[in-house]
Amino acid sequence: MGTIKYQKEGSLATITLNRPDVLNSFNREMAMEFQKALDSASTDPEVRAVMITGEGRAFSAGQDLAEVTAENGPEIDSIVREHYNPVISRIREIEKPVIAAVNGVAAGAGANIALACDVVIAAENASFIQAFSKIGLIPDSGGTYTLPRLVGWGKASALMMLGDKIGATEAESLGMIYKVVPDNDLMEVSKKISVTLSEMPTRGLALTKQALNRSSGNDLHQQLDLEEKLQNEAGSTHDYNEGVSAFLAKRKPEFKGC
Ligand code: T3D
Repeated sequence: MGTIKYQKEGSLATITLNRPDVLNSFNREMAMEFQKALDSASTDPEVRAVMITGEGRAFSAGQDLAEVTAENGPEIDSIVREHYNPVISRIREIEKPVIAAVNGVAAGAGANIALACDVVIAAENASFIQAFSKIGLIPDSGGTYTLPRLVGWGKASALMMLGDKIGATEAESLGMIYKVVPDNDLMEVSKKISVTLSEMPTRGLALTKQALNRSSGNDLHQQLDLEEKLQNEAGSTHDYNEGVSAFLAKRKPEFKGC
């Protein structure tokens, strides 16, 4: 795969957005290869966590604007429908934790792809820009869903309308991301967290993700019912038995992910 690098190490799959000359902005080829890489990670039983990062100095500058203005370039409705919506659906629905290691600027769809991940870690020099308003678009890639839930309506609407650049430290203090780390430590820290997640009870994490995905559409009682159902499933896994047995025996658990 040219525009995407896919690397498997133990139970961790790393997907690297790889068009560094244009700050890993998405053309159709990269969007399609990204979807394929997410599908590979999803269906491979050996993979139990997925880390997404960018090659070079950016995470992703969003849509490749040269592509949309090119003769025979894709139409806007097909870009959203065929490029970004399937990416965000995959990230939210894949039954494994997805970690974003944000190595530099994340703008437009690039920002919202990062924010759709389960755990977002950013280098100190990274930044997040809802760049859409500056070119007359609305935030896509789930931004209007995700951002207000992360930082609240008031902050989200201002960030989306003004298109301000938010540094990683501010993003962390707003609750937009999990953690900011020194630039040189980004890959080491992100990998360590990803490997930790890949060795945890994968089915339980998938059910946690399902509960979180549904939480903002449910009222309290619907969510309590959902928790009961999902907890029953979690409680019937090998990893639940293993976790409890290991705790009582004062030994390290050996989770299998099922
Ligand atoms: O129809 C649709 O578009 C629907 C889909 C929408 C989804 C979206 O993502 S819309 C938002 C698209 N993205 C943007 O508007 C961001 C555009 N880029 C920037 O504002 C800046 O590049 C950054 C703030 C991200 C970084 O600035 P800086 O100064 O660090 O870098 P630069 O010099 O602007 O960019 C470096 C190179 O990357 C440059 O090419 P060159 O001059 O070296 O040949 C630049 O043209 C290229 N580049 C950066 N972003 C894009 C891009 N090329 C194509 N598309 C880009 N998005």
